[in-house]
Amino acid sequence: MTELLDLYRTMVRIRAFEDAAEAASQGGVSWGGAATDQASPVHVKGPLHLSTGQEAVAAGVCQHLTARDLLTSTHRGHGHTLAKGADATRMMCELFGRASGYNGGKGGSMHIADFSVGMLGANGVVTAGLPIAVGAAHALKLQRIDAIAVSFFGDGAINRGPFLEALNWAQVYQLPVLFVCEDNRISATTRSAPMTAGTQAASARAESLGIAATRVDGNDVEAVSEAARALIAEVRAGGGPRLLHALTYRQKGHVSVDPATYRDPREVAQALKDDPIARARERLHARGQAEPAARIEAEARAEIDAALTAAAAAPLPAASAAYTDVLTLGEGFWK
Ligand SMILES: Cc1ncc(C[n+]2csc(CCOP(=O)(O)OP(=O)(O)O)c2C)c(N)n1
Repeated sequence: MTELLDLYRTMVRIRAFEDAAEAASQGGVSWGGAATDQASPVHVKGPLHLSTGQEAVAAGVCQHLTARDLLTSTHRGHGHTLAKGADATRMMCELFGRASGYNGGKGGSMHIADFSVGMLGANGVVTAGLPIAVGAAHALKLQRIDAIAVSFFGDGAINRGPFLEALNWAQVYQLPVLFVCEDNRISATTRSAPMTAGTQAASARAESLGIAATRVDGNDVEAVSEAARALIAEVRAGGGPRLLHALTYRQKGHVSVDPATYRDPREVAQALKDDPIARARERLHARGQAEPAARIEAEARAEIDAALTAAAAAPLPAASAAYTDVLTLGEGFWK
C-alpha cells in the first residue's frame, strides 16, 4: 500500500508540474491550474514537450532507482527528471528562463540535468540518450561501481540507428543498463505503427540481440513498477541489459502549442478514460486510502504553486551570462 501511495505521489507531482508548465507556456491560466479571465503572462517562451498521461512509466521505473543510478531522458523529460529526484523549483526556473534554473535559464526544457541525483539529462536529439546511457553503464562496469544506468526513449527512437548500436554494445559487453521504451504510439505528429517494421518492434528487436524484454501496460503504475523491479534486479545482479516496453498514451499534442487535430477525438476520449493517475486513485480509494491520496494531491499542488511563485519572482540571467558556458574557439578563430 505504501508503495502505491509513493507511486501516486510521483505521478501526481509530475501531472501538477506538467499542467502548470503548460499553462505558463500558454498564458491565461493562473496558479493551481484554474482558468482565469485575466490573461497571465506567457512565462515560458517556446513550446514544451509535455509528458501528461505518461506518468506511470517514469514513476514505476524510477521507484527502483537510487541517486547513484544514472538516467538519460528524451525531449519529453520533465516526468523522468522529477521522478529521479530533481528539484521542481529549479526545473520551473529553467523553463521560465531564470538565472536560478538548472542551466542558469539558458538551456530550457530539453537540457535539464542534475548530476547530483544521477539525472544525466533530457535530450532534444531523438535516440541520443541510449548511447549515452550505454557509455555511462560501461564506465560503471569498468570502475566496478555498484549502480546501473537507465534510458527512457520513445517508440519513434527505435527506428534510428543508435538504438541498434546502443543495444548491441550493451549486450556484447553485458552492461548494467535498462532500456525503457515509453511507447505512446506516436512520433511527434506521425503514427509510429505504419512506419515501423515488425510487430512489438521494441521488444522483438531487443530479443533478436538476446536481450530479454518485458511488455507492460504503461498506464498501470503497479504493473510498471513490478516489471521494472524484476528487470532492474536482474540488471543489478550482473545479468546484462534488459528492455522494458511500456504501452502508454500521450494525452497532449506533440508540444504545448499543438492542438493535435490529427488525432481522432474518439481515440483521445477513450485514452483519457485510461488515465494512469485516475486508475491509481481508484485503486487507492477502493483500498481505503482516499484520505492520504487527497493529502498527496494537495501537497503536490502546493509544491508546484510554490515553484511557480519562485520562478516568476526569480531574476533573469545577467546580460553578461550570454558569454559564459559557451565554447571558446580561441582568439582570431573567425578571421
Ligand atoms: C535525430 C532527430 N530527428 C528528428 C527529430 C525531430 N523530432 C522531435 S520529436 C520526434 C518524434 C519522436 O518520437 P518519439 O521518440 O516516439 O517521442 P514522442 O514525441 O512521441 O514522445 C522527432 C522526429 C529530432 N529531435 N531528432
